Amino acid sequence: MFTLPNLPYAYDALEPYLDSETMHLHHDKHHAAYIKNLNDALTGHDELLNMDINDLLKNLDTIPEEVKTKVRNNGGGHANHSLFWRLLMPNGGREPNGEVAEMINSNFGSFNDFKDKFSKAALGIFGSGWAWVIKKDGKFIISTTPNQDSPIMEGLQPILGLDVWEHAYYLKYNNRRNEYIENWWNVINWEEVKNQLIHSS
Ligand code: MN3
Repeated sequence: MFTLPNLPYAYDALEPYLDSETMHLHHDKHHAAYIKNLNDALTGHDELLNMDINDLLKNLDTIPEEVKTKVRNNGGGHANHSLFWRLLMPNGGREPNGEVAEMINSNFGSFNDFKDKFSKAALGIFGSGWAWVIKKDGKFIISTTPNQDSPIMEGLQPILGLDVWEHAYYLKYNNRRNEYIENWWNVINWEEVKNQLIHSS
């Protein structure tokens, strides 16, 4: 069975950028629902219920056809949110240093260029989806996925990810996705980005 990971900080720890009420709904209701739906879909498929979520997503083509879409949507939702929580922290957001700064400078020019390109990609997603930094062919690029699709489904490792579903921001920011994105930069856990980076190589 897949289980809901606890947030690695208090629900109000990311205030004022991400508000407590949104964090409660997002984690306790939305993320929990993906997990419940995933477990329900895989009832009777014990070997799939016992797989690592990332391994499950890497092997979507081996999932029985009648549950594949549910696994794609809800398994993707579980993996994406599990990573998303870890990539946030209170008092985060200062400019990254070390390996992460090097990756950004060598692939995107400068931190400001990177911030601008990533924010534009996230803002430009039509409807619900995610913006990512992924490693592809030895280079790091910005990409987006619709719905709860994960780069892991394409065999690609996400380094950084931003949820732009309305449930991630609508309570506090209403339709102002641009303000949500701008404020998200204040709560990024660059240490965890570095961990993702190290594991991608
Ligand atoms: Mn979400």
